[in-house]
Amino acid sequence: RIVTGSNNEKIIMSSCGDVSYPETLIHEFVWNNSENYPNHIALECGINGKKYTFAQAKDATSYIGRSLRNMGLKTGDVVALVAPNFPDTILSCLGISSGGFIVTTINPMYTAEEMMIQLLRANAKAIITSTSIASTVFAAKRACLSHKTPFIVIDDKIGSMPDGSIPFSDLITRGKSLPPVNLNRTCDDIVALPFSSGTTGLPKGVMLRHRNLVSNIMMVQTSIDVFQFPTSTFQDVIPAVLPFFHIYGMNALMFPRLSFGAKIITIPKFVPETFIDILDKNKVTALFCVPPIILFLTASPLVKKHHFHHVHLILCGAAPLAEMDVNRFYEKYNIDSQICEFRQGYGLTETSPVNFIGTGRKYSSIGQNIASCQVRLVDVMTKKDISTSGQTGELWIKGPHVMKGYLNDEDATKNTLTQDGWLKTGDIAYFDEDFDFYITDRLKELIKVKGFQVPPAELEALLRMHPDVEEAAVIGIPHERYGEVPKAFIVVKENKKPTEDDIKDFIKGKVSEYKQLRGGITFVDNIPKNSSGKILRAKMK
Ligand code: 4UV
Repeated sequence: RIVTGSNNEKIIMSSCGDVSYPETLIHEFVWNNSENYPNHIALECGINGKKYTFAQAKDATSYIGRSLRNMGLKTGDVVALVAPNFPDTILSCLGISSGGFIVTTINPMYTAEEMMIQLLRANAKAIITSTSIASTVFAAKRACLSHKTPFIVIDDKIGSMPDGSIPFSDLITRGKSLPPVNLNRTCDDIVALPFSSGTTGLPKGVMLRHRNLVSNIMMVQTSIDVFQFPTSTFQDVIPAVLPFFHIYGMNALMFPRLSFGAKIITIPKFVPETFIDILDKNKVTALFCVPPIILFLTASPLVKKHHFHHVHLILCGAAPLAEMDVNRFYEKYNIDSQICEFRQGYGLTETSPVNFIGTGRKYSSIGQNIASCQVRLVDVMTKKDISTSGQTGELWIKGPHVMKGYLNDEDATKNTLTQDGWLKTGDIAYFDEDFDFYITDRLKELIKVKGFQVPPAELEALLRMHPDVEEAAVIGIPHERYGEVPKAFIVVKENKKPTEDDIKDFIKGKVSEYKQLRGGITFVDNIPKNSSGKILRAKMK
């Protein structure tokens, strides 16, 4: 499994070999097989029941692309998609691709300030949102973009459309009579621009090409053969509670599962009763989770054994999960783990996202590197490659799924991607005698709250804007349900005495709910730093 590279690097190859993947654009790839089951349901809203068959969804995708063109958008323009999970959110994503544009997905839970930063950095030329958050998104647009920027709104039956909005449904109806888009795009063109803070600093646009997304779908499919195309009597049914704006929801759930003919039931917000209702009414076959959902499934009195009757796979990733938590789940419901398999997945926005998938045997392991995913473990101190089991090092990744780089940020790109294409993940791992990998720590600053990224640099910059704050440092501390929560250390200015509540109130409306300082604030005399002024987070922990 370990080969020596030309620079004496020790490369851990995938036991699944290399994968071949078609040179197709992502929206073409997703609908490639849909002609075999045009009348199966592809998308269904878990709240209002709105449905699209594969044939309808494919056509709608193309009409959306044509309509966006017709609004004056040009090839390679960025369209911001800020919407909770609805069938129309998925259609928007694929429609943007089919028009030859780039989609930057923005967290719909963001405040207007947070949205503004991404709209500006991504240089968005149009926005697609939904009525329930339209007023916040509109405030962000008004503050930073031209009033001519098309503002398209999905009607999610809550809230209303700001004046001058274009109803999303118009894109589909108008698009029908427009000529097809003459696409001049290749697999090496960028199609998605999700944001990630990477190993350090503020969120950056992650440039993902069509090739990155398509290859990663085939890498997973080749490595774990657990999904099958629909037949006249079978179709995978997957509730989509993972947000589509995040790469896990986008290119581990939405795109791959549609491309293999599953029905996706969209859930705009995790509400236990709604989730259970969906499990009750549908023969759900696979669950895509983050650790807090596993804890919920085990703890909730509403969840029953029969809810898992048709489930063949539970996938969990985006943050660490303890083996004990998986065992508790299986013990509570007395489920056969051979029939309803549990696997961890390990992914990053920068790798489109999947690199490792569990084998279904060792629950605390992220499993093995999937086909075409090459891996190195680099000793943090000596910078030498590790080729022995049990030794920890930083995980480096190479393959066709690795991003092109960070948008307009050469320094961050250079610090993350080596010249010969290795991506430094900022995660610490080791492998055992079977080449099953385990994540043990995070070298990078990132805090993960319920699997969501919280970049400490963002909170620190905000805290420093408080008139009483001299210096601030933020770290993640363990939290029973959320995995981690942010905690701040603050040095106050001379003669100032802000309280913890003063500071928390200052932060409150400026960043999303999950970024709030749930770990509390400690006032200190100084923040430990190294000689170049970098905060010594490990020491603070
Ligand atoms: O960039 P990001 O927010 O990306 C993700 C992606 C998670 C996925 C994707 C596809 C899957 O199939 C799946 O199971 C999970 O979260 O954050 C990347 C960082 O999240 C941590 C790690 O620090 C990454 O650098 N992380 C992701 N998965 C795991 C994890 C895991 N299984 N265990 C521990 N940490």
